[in-house]
Amino acid sequence: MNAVPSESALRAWWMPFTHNRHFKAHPRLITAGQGAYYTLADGRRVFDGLSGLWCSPLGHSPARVVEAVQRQVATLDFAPSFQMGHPAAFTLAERIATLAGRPDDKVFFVNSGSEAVDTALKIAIAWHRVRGEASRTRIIGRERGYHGVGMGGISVGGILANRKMFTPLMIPGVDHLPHTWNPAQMAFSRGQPDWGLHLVEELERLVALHDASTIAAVIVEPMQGSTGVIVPPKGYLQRLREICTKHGILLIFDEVITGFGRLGKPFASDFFGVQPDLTTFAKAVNNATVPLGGVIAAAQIYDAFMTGPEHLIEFFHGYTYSAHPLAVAAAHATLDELLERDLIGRAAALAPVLEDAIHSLKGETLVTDIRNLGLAAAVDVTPVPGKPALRAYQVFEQALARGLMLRFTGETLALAPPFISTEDEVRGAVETLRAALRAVPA
Ligand code: PXG
Ligand code: PLP
Repeated sequence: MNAVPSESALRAWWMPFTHNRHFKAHPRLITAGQGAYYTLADGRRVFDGLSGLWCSPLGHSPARVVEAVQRQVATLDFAPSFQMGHPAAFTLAERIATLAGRPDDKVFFVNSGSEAVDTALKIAIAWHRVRGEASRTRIIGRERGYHGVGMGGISVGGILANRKMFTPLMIPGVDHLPHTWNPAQMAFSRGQPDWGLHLVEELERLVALHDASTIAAVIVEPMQGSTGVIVPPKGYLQRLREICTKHGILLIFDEVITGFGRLGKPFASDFFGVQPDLTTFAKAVNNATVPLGGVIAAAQIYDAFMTGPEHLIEFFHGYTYSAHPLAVAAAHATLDELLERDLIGRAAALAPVLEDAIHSLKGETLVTDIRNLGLAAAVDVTPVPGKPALRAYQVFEQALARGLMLRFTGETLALAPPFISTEDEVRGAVETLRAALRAVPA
């Protein structure tokens, strides 16, 4: 099963977010994962510098999660969640709301970050409607935001390439806040930049333009992950919360990357001390062992739906695999590991190690900016003239050849090591990145 696929098999899979033609000519195949390391088809072990795709903080195939899923599949492989339920889903919802510090909040389960985002947008619009404010239909996203690939997510997202092909499918009435990355003002900032708080006032301008009575929600990633660890300016999220509250606009934090410990706190909302009305999560909730995502909704949002005849459905939404038993079992075991071994605390302890290491790359010829927050960091490199996005790919290949897997996107390289990494592994990953940067022709 682990043999290199034939050329026709390579051609058969239309791979997601991949340069398919180039890949199939030069396939990079992963055949096993254990702890913080992947094994490639040629037998080499590489350090997993991005925790999978930001999603496996415990490393790969942790025994407790493996056993939980094995037990579950032999006991109850699937159970419908429409008009039926299995016990572990309820206890998982309670654990997640408690971990978020909002024990009265409700959790809606889905299977991915994209579904979590579309679900949160539907809850927001429907909530205003059930409370008699049906005119609140607009959603405000942010430039450079990534909210997955659903129709709602690409509409509120701010990545040109993910949007332009699909214009006629996008939801109407969306506007965007400006992004907060300004290299002239904040290049090489450690953690949160001092500059940029004023950008949040653009929300007041959008309210003045559209009127608050037309705006349902604002959705942002507390820290923009996918577009290269773009860290909010000091005070930005606090002020965003104030403006939303003042105008009766729901605030949605998309915590698909930041949720479950990436910033060294359970959620980014804890890290920043700002509570949203709705939180989306996925990825690390169950170490990505089985697809799982969800939305945490404030109790009063849920309560507003609980009217009308009790034998009728209150919210017409859900997925076949919502609260899939295997995904739920993996999440319980992941939370056991995260909490009992204080791995979120370990992520917090590793964060300054990563910060010091990554900023030591300042001065390397190709490096134009470095950003970090929690156990996540990104390095921007000078583009190859006339060939956008090539340089980061070259660095990625050099790093892979030296035993480090990281993420490249645009002119950015990102690192987000597993929480189980040692300090030496974190420093070593950065030194490998340094060697890779030096190996690429300037
Ligand atoms: N919201 C946020 C904030 C995300 O980061 C999604 C929604 C969508 O989740 P799903 O599970 O539908 O992919 C994401 C996903 C990368 C990378 O390398 C980031 C994501 C996914 C794949 C790669 O930056 N983020
Ligand atoms: N398409 C068809 C024909 C279906 O029957 C269903 C679900 O029953 C779906 C799509 C949605 O699938 P899911 O619930 O897995 O999102």
